[in-house]
Amino acid sequence: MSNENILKPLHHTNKRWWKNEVIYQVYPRSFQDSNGDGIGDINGITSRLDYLQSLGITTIWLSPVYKSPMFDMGYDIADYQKIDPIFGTMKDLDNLIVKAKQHGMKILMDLVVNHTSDQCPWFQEALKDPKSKYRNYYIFKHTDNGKAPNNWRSAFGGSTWSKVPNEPGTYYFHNFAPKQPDLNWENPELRQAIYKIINWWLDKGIAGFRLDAIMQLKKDQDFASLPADDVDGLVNGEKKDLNRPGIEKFLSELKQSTFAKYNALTIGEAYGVPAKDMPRYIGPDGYFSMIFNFDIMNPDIPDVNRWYIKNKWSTADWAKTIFDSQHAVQKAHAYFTNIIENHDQPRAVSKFIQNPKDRTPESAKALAAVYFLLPGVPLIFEGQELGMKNFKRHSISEFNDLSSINNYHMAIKNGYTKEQALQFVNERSRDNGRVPMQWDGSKYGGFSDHKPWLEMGNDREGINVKDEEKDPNSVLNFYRRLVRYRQNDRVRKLFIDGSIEQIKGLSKDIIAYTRTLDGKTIKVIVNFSNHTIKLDQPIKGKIELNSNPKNEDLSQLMPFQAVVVE
Ligand code: TEU
Ligand code: CA
Repeated sequence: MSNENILKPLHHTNKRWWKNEVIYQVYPRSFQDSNGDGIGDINGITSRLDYLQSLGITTIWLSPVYKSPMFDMGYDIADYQKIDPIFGTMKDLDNLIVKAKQHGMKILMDLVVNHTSDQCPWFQEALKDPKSKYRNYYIFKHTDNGKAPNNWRSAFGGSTWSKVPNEPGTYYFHNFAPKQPDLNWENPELRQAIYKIINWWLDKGIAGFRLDAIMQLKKDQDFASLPADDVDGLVNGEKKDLNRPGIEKFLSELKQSTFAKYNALTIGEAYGVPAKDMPRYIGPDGYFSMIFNFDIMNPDIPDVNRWYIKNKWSTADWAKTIFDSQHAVQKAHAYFTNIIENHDQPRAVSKFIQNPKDRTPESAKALAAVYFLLPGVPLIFEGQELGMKNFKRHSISEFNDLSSINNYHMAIKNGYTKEQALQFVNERSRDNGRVPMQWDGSKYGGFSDHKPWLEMGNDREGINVKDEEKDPNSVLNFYRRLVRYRQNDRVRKLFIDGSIEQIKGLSKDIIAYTRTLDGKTIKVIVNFSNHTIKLDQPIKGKIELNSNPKNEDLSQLMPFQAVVVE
């Protein structure tokens, strides 16, 4: 083996080296099946590295591939140092790390340390023996009144407390599903055990981690109930366990004991970081490298866990959120990882393009142009680069995702009909992002020759790699051009670090901004509507990117046309 094929820690001399990355999220179950069991796997990913390279990707984030009962599709880890057999072996993963490197790409793993699976040996020991040291790895409480310790609601519905079998009055705590008991970060021994695992992974030469539910490590130690906020008598647990005082101690110790030593890339899955807290989270010496910009992800719902509560929103509202959040992050000398999709979200085209008739390749390209050139680091979620759309399921029994099933029942409890509840779930289901990747137009999309674990999307004509490769104006080829353009040395620094200003007054249906650095300015202008817009003043400059090359007349923009002008 040549030296470069040996797994060893990455050594980055530049502190914020990761600013130059373009990240791609792979949902391993749904990317590529290599052994015909209908489930995507690690060797499948390795077989598609050429494709990712052709997109210009530099870092691949893998959603969890660790040993897991898959109750929450791998976000319920039973063993942090083993690969689940459905995905392959540790050897396969090592091979992926090496092959990715040969393709100029790094691997980012998913770190889920707010909770484990109930099948994790730590939790099994804790259940078996109340005197075991593992009891203090989790959060157990006793009550004598026959009631749960408080009224906090879990992210997937119902109480955050479940009864311990055979121990009347004893409960354990779970922010998410009952099969996902929360770890007790108050316990220094647990923290050290986690750091050891993290460093073991970093020694393999991965680039770093995406940090799952990381804002929830600290729970208010009074564990006090709050006034109910819904018909179930419960209250969103996040009020007491998201970004709570004291979390700074855990996060800075976590960083110093692990990531800092490797100068690793860390992306916090951080809902609820207010602007005032950004410097300490992601400033130059922050706890993480970056956080995702979730502010812009949910214009349609105010509560990510209750999809039946809906907002009306306009292009102008959404644009305001985009620019406000970018100004806040720049003020903190920090960076977002910019996203419009992930495995917890519906497809961007189906969510952000409100009129179903407008969900076309043209609007998919418009969306790409809006977010990809924002300050910070862009991330593409698998299939987004094809313009994949939501599916439509006809019965709740066709869903796999536990939060979809929970939301269906919550909506009905709140007085909605079955049809309405199904509609909410179709619109928001996390399964929308998790259907198999569309490599070609065949029955199973080139993903597998076996019936896939989750039904393919049902609105996919022409939306696949094979067809889109042939069309220079496809969504895929537009993404390729976007990546190539942004990564060019001539402009990359401007797009990462340049200031951003909204260009106002063109039209309520246009989202437009300038990016400026060292006296150079680039304009990004997107018609976010289905009609042609004539401009009072033609846009001045040279077109560098154009989602609709049929129109190069800058006194007007065609429906959903996006242009980048220097
Ligand atoms: O998500 C945490 C989180 O905030 C989500 O529960 C979110 O509220 C929900 O997906 C909205 O529908 C992370 C993972 O991304 C998710 O897939 C896991 O289910 C969750 O943690 C538990 O590990
Ligand atoms: Ca497989």
